[in-house]
Amino acid sequence: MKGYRYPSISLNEVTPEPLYRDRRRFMKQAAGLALGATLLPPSLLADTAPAWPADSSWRTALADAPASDFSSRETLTDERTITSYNNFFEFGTRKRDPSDWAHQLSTDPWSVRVEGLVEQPGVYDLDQLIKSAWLEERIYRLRCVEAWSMVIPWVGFQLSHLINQLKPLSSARYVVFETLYDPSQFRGQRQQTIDWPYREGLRMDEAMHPLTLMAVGLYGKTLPNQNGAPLRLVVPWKYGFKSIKSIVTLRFQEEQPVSSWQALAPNEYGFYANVNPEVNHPRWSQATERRLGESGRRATLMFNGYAEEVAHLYRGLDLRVHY
Ligand SMILES: Nc1nc2c(c(=O)[nH]1)N[C@H]1C(S)=C(S)[C@@H](COP(=O)(O)O)O[C@H]1N2
Ligand SMILES: [Mo]
Repeated sequence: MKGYRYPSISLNEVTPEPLYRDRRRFMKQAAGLALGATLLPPSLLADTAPAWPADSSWRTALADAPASDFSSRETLTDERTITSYNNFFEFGTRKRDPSDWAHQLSTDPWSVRVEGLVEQPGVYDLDQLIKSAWLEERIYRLRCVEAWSMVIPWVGFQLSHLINQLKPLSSARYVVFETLYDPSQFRGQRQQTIDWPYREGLRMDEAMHPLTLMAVGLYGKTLPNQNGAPLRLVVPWKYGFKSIKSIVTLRFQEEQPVSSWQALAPNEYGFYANVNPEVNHPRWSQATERRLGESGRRATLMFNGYAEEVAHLYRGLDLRVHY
């Protein structure tokens, strides 16, 4: 895959011994394949390949994805705003940078590395990861930590469907996500604004919650690059920065990970990042927000209005400490 590179991580750090040995065998085979593609039959690679076939039908099915009961009935933010007012530091730090530079990212082919405490590790093509039957249209509020918000008609699937298929081990307590690292396509990565790659994580029960979505589309069309194509997380009750874009790695692990924003400013951004009007950002209030396309401000809702669905996940946790 041209210009494509995975973030380097030490596999034995996060992988139990038997899986680690499997992985080494897989990597040897992959290396062998690269050296002499004609000598090795593809079946030798089937070893760690998924036990299900590739199916590209999701690519066309997303246009007719059925509406979800979880959808908000609020007025949608217009498509132009959703696709031209973005945070995607890989393209630059200004709101217009992602739409201005998104054409420099190539998302086909795309693969996702699944690793760590999981029964089905491997490098998966998107067509092996996504099932068209899973697709739904989900209209969610998005609340950025910068105190603006939008209402976005995503097309995607519940992350729980994918996780069930990958079968994490019972010792897995967190899922870590990483964005592609490739400064040749992501001009913003030529600057050290963030310790690339962008990294995020969820507790396993958060990842398995039915509201947690993997988006592949927007407004009934393929996800635009500036919105995190081809695959991005959407966690509607958390600040927008948890919803990591252009994902290439899914890692199951026991320890709570440190996300990119947490690493950058631990006094400003926590691991949980639940939308909470009562816990202010050290530099501004979180009590209200500016809904793009509206004048004036609205009250910010606890868990971004999804308290009924998710408050139970945090019972007993002091949300002023675990912000
Ligand atoms: N990889 C990556 N993911 C990211 C970001 C980023 O800079 N890089 N920005 C986050 C922030 S701060 C927000 S508010 C949302 C914005 O998503 P949108 O541009 O699709 O509205 O993406 C999040 N995901
Ligand atoms: Mo954000």
